[in-house]
Amino acid sequence: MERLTTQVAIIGAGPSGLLLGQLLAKQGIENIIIERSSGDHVLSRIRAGILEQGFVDLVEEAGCAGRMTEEGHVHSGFVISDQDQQYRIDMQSLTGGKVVTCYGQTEITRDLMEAREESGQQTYYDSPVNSIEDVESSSPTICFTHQGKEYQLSCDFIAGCDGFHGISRQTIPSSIRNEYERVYPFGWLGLLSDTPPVSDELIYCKNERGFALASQRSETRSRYYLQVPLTEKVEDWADERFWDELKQRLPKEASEQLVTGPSIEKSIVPLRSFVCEPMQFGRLFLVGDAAHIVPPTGAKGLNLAASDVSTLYKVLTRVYKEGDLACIAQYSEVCLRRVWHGERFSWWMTNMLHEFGESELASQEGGIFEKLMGSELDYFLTQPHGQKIIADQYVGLDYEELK
Ligand code: FAS
Ligand code: PHB
Repeated sequence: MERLTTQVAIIGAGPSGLLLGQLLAKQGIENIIIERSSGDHVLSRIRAGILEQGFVDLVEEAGCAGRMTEEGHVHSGFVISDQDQQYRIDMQSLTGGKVVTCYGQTEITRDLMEAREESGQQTYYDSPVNSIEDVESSSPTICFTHQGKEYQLSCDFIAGCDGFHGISRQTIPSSIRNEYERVYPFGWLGLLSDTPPVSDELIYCKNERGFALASQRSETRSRYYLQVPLTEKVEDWADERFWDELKQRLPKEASEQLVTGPSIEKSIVPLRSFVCEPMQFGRLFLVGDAAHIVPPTGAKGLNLAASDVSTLYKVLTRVYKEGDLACIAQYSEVCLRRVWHGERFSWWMTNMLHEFGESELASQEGGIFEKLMGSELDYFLTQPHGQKIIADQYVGLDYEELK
């Protein structure tokens, strides 16, 4: 068994782990990242595309914003269509100037990976963490396997940035761990293509055939999603079938502009709302998807991970710079307030924009749920104060401060 030590052990080299690692290093706080997959596999996962300003500011503070500034696109608004009627949510004017940046999670992860490599910090890829021990002591340890050898890493703190299927969350005893979950009766079939986006801004489409989203990665790369039943398999969706269905769900004006082409990635993700409370135990902190999951309808998943990173960065900086160990206790409460706001917004947008026709809920209630949600969407889209409520949440609420 090879023994290593560091100040902060980070499990997971997704955006949470990599961003935290860069921020801590800027404060001279030593950290080691342990990632079970290869770097290429981490980059192969096509996920989020919209960054709140808080995320952008953190990446700038981490000194990794060069390419994002050059290649990211600032969006001042987005469209919600209800059947063929389009409503533009003018975020910038409704929120007093706030905007979002369109820049793929894959790209931000790549930028953070390259910055970490250049800074010479230690990252162990292809190295699954098999156990987490003594988190209630002042020197917790994690054990991992790297190139067939067993390692034990001792540290002061552990950041569980290991996603929904990671090992960290299970380390919190079930006697104190509360998990809240809602699984939606449908998934999102996503397609990535090197075709020009159908619109300059995102279009969230409510349509009787099912929800669709027109997003993008650049002027020449598009990202589209279709709501599909959970029984669907990606192999049943040839490109042509995807494009035909998307054309029927986009508002007519956009559908006529759609440029189709071969997919370079296609995948189906299930939708769930999930929160684990508390988000810490002893010297272990859960960050990002390790602690919470949202349906991607509100573009919050990656952005809630960023606000967790911001809070943990503040806590650990205060611990190491000011010797303030007491502030550790604030982490979970400070994160959860913003997490639950993001959960509610994502659940609300999902309920308003998706078709629940075949679901148990809809059949139980004889369709009143869809009528209520249709009216809710109509109210919030046709009232200026309703659009402001959507805009305020979409650009992201302010980050919570430590006491
Ligand atoms: P991640 O899951 O990205 O990273 C966790 C890392 O930990 C992984 O690399 C994993 O390999 C590693 N790990 C796990 N167990 C380990 C162990 N035992 N030892 C070592 N390493 C371990 N968000 C949006 O805002 N918009 C979207 O459209 C969107 N689409 C998504 C699609 C999918 C399929 C998924 C799963 C998520 C999507 N999300 C979306 C949310 C997504 O972007 C997450 O919020 C984001 O990846 C969170 O980043 P992390 O917390 O770093 O977790
Ligand atoms: C994406 O571009 O992948 C994306 C954008 C906004 C969302 C979800 C996904 O709400």
